[in-house]
Amino acid sequence: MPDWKKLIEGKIALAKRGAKPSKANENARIPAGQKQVNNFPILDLGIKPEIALNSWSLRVYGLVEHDIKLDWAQFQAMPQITDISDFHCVTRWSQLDMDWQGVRVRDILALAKPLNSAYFATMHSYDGYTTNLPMEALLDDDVLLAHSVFGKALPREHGGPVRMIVPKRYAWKGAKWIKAIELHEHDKRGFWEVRGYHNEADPWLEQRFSDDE
Ligand SMILES: Nc1nc2c(c(=O)[nH]1)N[C@H]1C(S)=C(S)[C@@H](COP(=O)(O)O)O[C@H]1N2
Ligand SMILES: [Mo]
Repeated sequence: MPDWKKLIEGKIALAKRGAKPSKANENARIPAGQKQVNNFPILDLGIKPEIALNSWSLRVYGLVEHDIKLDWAQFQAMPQITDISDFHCVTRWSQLDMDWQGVRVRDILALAKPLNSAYFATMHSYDGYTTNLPMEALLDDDVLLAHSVFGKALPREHGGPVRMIVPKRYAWKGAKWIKAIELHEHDKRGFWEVRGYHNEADPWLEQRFSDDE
């Protein structure tokens, strides 16, 4: 005869453990195939461009009504937000609760007034890196041009003065050392997207490689 009391108590204990907002919930924030880290690794192409704030600018061009170029003071004068998000790198590490400060990409794009035919964007960086996103993804609430992380100026190795953060995509979609956003009608793959990385890059769908497109 089974020891019912023990069995039921055991089940209840298990159920309670599952319901607690503890480790189980935390794990659900790590997409499949990822491992949680806390040391914020650095990934680049071997170049970490140094851009003085007085020579920094951000241009928005292509299919826009106004070709704009913001300098540092103009960028700082834009509405500032804090955006806490999780960072997932396709090389299988994720860091949770990254605390970024900066300007919504949507607000910058609004200054340039994208044409109706602007369906896609290429982000251009000072190190020659590029990455692409559909306009729809760029206009999301949580897509940020970050100049600070955890309340401090973004260090050069992490893309300072300014980088893009796209929380719903793998981290390679977030251009470090960004210098321009170019809008087009048709999609154009970026640096990694022509070298075997997936065009969409949704970490929850494990869109890592272009073979899976
Ligand atoms: N300009 C530029 N942006 C870039 C990269 C790069 O090499 N150059 N690497 C990408 C990749 S692959 C990742 S995972 C993240 C890493 O950001 P981190 O170095 O701040 O962790 O930046 C992305 N943005
Ligand atoms: Mo990456």
